[in-house]
Amino acid sequence: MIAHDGMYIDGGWRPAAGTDTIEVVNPADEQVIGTVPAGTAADVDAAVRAARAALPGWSATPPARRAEHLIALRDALAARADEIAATVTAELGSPAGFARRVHTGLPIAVAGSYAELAATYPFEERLGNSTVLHVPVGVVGAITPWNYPLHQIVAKVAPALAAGCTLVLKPAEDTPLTAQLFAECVHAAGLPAGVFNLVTGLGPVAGQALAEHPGVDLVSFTGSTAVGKRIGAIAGGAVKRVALELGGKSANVILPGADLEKAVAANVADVCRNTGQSCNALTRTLVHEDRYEEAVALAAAAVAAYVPGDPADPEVRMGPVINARQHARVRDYIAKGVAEGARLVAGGAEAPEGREKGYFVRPTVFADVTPEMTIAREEIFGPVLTFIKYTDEDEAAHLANDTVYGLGGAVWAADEATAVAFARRMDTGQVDINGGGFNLLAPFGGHKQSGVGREMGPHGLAEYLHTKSLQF
Ligand code: TXE
Repeated sequence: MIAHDGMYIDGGWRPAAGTDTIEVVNPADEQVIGTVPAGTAADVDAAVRAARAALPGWSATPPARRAEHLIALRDALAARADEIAATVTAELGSPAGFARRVHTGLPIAVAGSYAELAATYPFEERLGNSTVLHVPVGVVGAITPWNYPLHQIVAKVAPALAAGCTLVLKPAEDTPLTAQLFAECVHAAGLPAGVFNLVTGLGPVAGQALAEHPGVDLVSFTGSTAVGKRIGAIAGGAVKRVALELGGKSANVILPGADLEKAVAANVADVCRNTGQSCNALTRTLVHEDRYEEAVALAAAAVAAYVPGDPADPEVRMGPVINARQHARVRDYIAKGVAEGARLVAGGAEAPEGREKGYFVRPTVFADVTPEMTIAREEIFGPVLTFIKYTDEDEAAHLANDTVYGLGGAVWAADEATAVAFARRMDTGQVDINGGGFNLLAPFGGHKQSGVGREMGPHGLAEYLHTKSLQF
């Protein structure tokens, strides 16, 4: 596994300004698998300067040429796909198949989609007697989390490059090796020096320095709502653009007449995917009282297929959670669910059998969950399902929206029209209807405390553009 001891700045690996380092731990066995430098404000400053110096050239590069660079980047990622997947498995603990298919395959597709969008996006339009120009915002400070290490990076870097912006990336301290591998791919793709820069480091040090740097025009952050609020305050204080992709507590609403088996199976798969560490995970299941017990029993049986185990083993469907802190946090939430009176029907807070080493948790199902319980209100970020009962559609709509979050959601009904009508009542950024179907062009982002701004597709590209008008 590669581990650079420097920062990728201005087209090459440069020595870090300080001597502090971060150990990268494999969450499946708690072994140290690499060491990366812990960046300081001085590293961030060098990276921002490089990004600023590269901005005039890159923003003036014709979009069709920027598209060619993005194709080269996509191809460079694809050429090292197996290595990326193995790195994600080692530092995140993702099962090997999922690491290859989703953690690696998705960002490769996203890079390709932004190559296409760069070439076709209407960067200029005529509106009455105005020509409206969509111009790059400038230098982007990107701060990413560990849960989808490469996708979170590409979901910011690809649209920013397509728009004509340059960047400095501060990836999560838990998964910096994937970020270093990404920087190697940027290098191999031959992107001009300074267009993309990488500073590894701790959030409150390197991340905060990046958000505060006056040379950064836009901060794009994905992570916890708590840190997102701080980033928003910093950006607001400096009047710079900000995009925030934060937490969620998404509802899976199963309406009477829906295919219950399908709806519950999809829900369990969704919450066990990535060991529950997805911001749009469907962690609140709303079921009509008539079919509630049936749904709970289906879920309890379905989670049994997710036996936590070594993510490098191709048979294993669920790996550990990311680190000791998340491990304690998820188990504390499970214990709190029991303490507050929810009915534990599968899983529990104790370690899975034979998994005393590593940050493994049991896939867990709670029934008799009421909306005021902590497990129904707070983002757990682990494989924990909560089943909540409703008596009519209005109550279901009220419960679905009774949260500070508004990121994802799903509705299941006997027919599409009924489900769509319900989905329109949901105060959330994305809703899957009867199983949906992933669309990488669909805008992704939150209402309420789930965030500000959108990622993916043309709406994601627009985040990195100013609109400017010329009257003539
Ligand atoms: O997130 P943090 P953590 C949620 C999820 C999880 C919880 C805690 O509920 O349990 O957050 O995870 C950087 N200034 N999500 O602690 O701290 C940090 O270095 C600038 C949801 O890992 O928000 C990392 O790069 N940056 C989420 C990034 O912020 C700072 C994904 C995210 O870390 C900083 C991850 C600071 N003061 C967690 N402090 C999602 N939306 O998908 C930290 N960072």
